[in-house]
Amino acid sequence: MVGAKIPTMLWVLGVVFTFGAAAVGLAEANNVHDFIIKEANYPRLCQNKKILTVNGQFPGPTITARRGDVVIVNVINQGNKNITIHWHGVDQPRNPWYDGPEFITQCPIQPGTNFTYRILLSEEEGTIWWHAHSDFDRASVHGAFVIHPKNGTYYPFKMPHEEIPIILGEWWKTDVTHLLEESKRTGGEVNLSDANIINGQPGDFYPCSQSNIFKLPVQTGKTYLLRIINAGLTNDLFYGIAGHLLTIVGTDGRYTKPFTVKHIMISPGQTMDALLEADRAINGSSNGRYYMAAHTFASNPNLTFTNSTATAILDYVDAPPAKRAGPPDFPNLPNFFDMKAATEYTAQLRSLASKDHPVDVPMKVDVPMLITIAVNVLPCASNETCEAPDNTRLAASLNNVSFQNPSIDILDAYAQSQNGVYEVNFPDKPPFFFNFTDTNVPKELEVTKVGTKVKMLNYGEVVEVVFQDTAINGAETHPMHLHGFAFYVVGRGFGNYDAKKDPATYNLIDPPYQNTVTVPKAGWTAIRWRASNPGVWFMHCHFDRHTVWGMNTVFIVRDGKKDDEKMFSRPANMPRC
Ligand SMILES: *[C@@H]1O[C@H](CO)[C@@H](O)[C@H](O)[C@H]1NC(C)=O
Ligand SMILES: *[C@@H]1O[C@H](CO)[C@@H](O)[C@H](O)[C@H]1NC(C)=O
Ligand SMILES: *[C@@H]1O[C@H](CO)[C@@H](O)[C@H](O)[C@H]1NC(C)=O
Ligand SMILES: *[C@@H]1O[C@H](CO)[C@@H](O)[C@H](O)[C@H]1NC(C)=O
Ligand SMILES: *[C@@H]1O[C@H](CO)[C@@H](O)[C@H](O)[C@H]1NC(C)=O
Ligand SMILES: *[C@@H]1O[C@H](CO)[C@@H](O)[C@H](O)[C@H]1NC(C)=O
Ligand SMILES: *[C@@H]1O[C@H](CO)[C@@H](O)[C@H](O)[C@H]1NC(C)=O
Ligand SMILES: *[C@@H]1O[C@H](CO)[C@@H](O)[C@H](O)[C@H]1NC(C)=O
Ligand SMILES: *[C@@H]1O[C@H](CO)[C@@H](O)[C@H](O)[C@H]1NC(C)=O
Ligand SMILES: *[C@@H]1O[C@H](CO)[C@@H](O)[C@H](O)[C@H]1NC(C)=O
Ligand SMILES: [Cu+2]
Repeated sequence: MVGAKIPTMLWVLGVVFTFGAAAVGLAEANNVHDFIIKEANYPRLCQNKKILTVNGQFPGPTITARRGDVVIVNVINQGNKNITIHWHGVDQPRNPWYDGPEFITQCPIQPGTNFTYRILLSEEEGTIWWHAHSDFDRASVHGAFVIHPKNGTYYPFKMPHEEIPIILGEWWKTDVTHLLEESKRTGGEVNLSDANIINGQPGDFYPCSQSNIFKLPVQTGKTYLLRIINAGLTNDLFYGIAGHLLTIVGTDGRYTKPFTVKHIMISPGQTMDALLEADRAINGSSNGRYYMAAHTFASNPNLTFTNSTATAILDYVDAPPAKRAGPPDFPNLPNFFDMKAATEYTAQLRSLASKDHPVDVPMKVDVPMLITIAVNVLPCASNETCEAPDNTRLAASLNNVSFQNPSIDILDAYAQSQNGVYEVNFPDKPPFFFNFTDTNVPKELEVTKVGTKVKMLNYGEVVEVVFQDTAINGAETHPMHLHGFAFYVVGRGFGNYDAKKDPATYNLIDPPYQNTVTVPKAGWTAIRWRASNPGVWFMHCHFDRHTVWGMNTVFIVRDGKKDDEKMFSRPANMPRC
């Protein structure tokens, strides 16, 4: 099994009495975890490397809970750098204090200190995950967060025999902290990762990796629930298993209408729940062993990308030993540039929309926004030399604002009405309209402006954001992630969004409910949600280099009138900046 569970029972005795049952609550006491941030040695690709881990594990421990639970995680930083942790896909109703992004909702947890997160689950059910939300720490500090149905309720599909997290990621031979420092210093591209990985391992096609390849033992006739997470920093991925189909039943902690595919496309930040029937024990050409594989979907062929293939092995343990020896069959994945395969996969995602799992798609929009996405350049400081073309430094923007982290967190500034930390004028539309997806972008449009601009919302307003990709510095997909909410993905298309024609094509019946949406290359995506969660909520591209370049903004949702429509008050012991 991947990601051993924390021995929570040990904690029941320890923690409840230390913190006091009143503070933690008896119902919560059985879901308390201790996350010790520390460096650990991991040999990969013929080299030893120190990485930051939780409890020495990579990928980190799996958290398991039931719908509606409260989960307590005590993060103890024994590492050598500032860190924060985000619970990706948890709405955290009224509870932004424990959401995690550094300088947005908290100051970082400094080395030698600790911070206890109180994670409020509500409607999430399925697979979400957790990861560091500081610098590039997410590369190794991440794990699965599995939310089972409430006691007495069941999956809306047949009970699997086993559930397996499949965590896709990336491996750099170099220290990711140096990677970030280098790109900040030079203003240039971030070096590519050396491998895609599956559950921490690159697999058979890489040197020094064969003996530790991840193996999934299966038995003929059984059904497995794969909880697939793209934890990578850079790459959209195609993933599939030779000789087997995957039936998708969930995404981003919500159920979907089941559909069956040979392979999936998954962007960084997303999760896909897939049922796998082990029905091919003696049907493969080599009998009994099948590769699962993941490789990059490269939406912009002009950019270099990690082009090697991660593998793991599906191993029928009940097949005769002689029939488990040959090379496993290899799955037929779409080629790197197969936009059609990626688009067709994504278009199949639909909410389950059943009696037990209904949809509630807002029909009337209060706050319409059109947000252009761009990779930009900024001038190089006069005392520096920069590595982006024409001595510039790379940046990124939403509506031509390149987001800059403040030096104290926005949530504290908001809660304490402190001026000068952020501005409330994030624009509802781009500064001007041009042919966003035309590849001949005038050079002068590449430059952006820097700011810490947020969008204010009233409690309960319905927001529609149309993300519009632009061809500035090359069009590509962007996995846009919103904290504090899931949203309905009501529309998508290629080219420029047409406010007159495109809404007629929206799916308002059973759109997928997600927290991370892949905006198509040179296209647009429309999402809707109701802002009934007061607090400070980050929204950003889940390609980490785009995040550090500024492809971000923040929504501040004001308190509502009723008591249960207001943010919880600031917990004691928040880390200080
Ligand atoms: C957490 O930090 C507090 C001080 O803020 C300290 O008293 C406590 O011992 C620390 N706990 C652990 C487990 O490190
Ligand atoms: C689940 O519910 C059943 C019946 O109400 C009860 O007997 C059982 O103890 C519950 N299990 C848990 C883990 O709460
Ligand atoms: C990035 O790649 C360049 C070129 O191969 C290399 O010189 C540099 O050391 C790399 N940076 C890091 C942080 O490994
Ligand atoms: C072999 O494959 C066929 C068709 O894909 C299927 O009908 C049959 O059940 C499989 N048999 C075994 C033993 O896996
Ligand atoms: C992968 O990329 C490397 C360097 O960028 C290149 O030399 C190699 O040919 C590429 N391989 C494939 C299969 O595209
Ligand atoms: C360039 O100047 C700025 C502002 O004076 C300073 O903060 C920065 O460290 C300098 N950079 C280098 C590489 O000297
Ligand atoms: C915008 O640019 C695209 C790509 O170059 C082109 O196909 C399209 O005709 C242009 N649209 C308009 C309205 O000019
Ligand atoms: C973005 O803002 C900069 C600075 O004001 C300006 O030069 C540039 O043309 C703008 N680009 C777009 C696409 O709006
Ligand atoms: C790739 O770059 C070339 C040359 O700059 C450009 O003509 C082409 O449109 C670009 N392709 C994409 C998909 O961005
Ligand atoms: C760690 O965080 C503290 C508080 O925000 C800050 O003062 C310090 O400079 C940070 N350290 C590093 C290495 O960024
Ligand atoms: Cu992006």
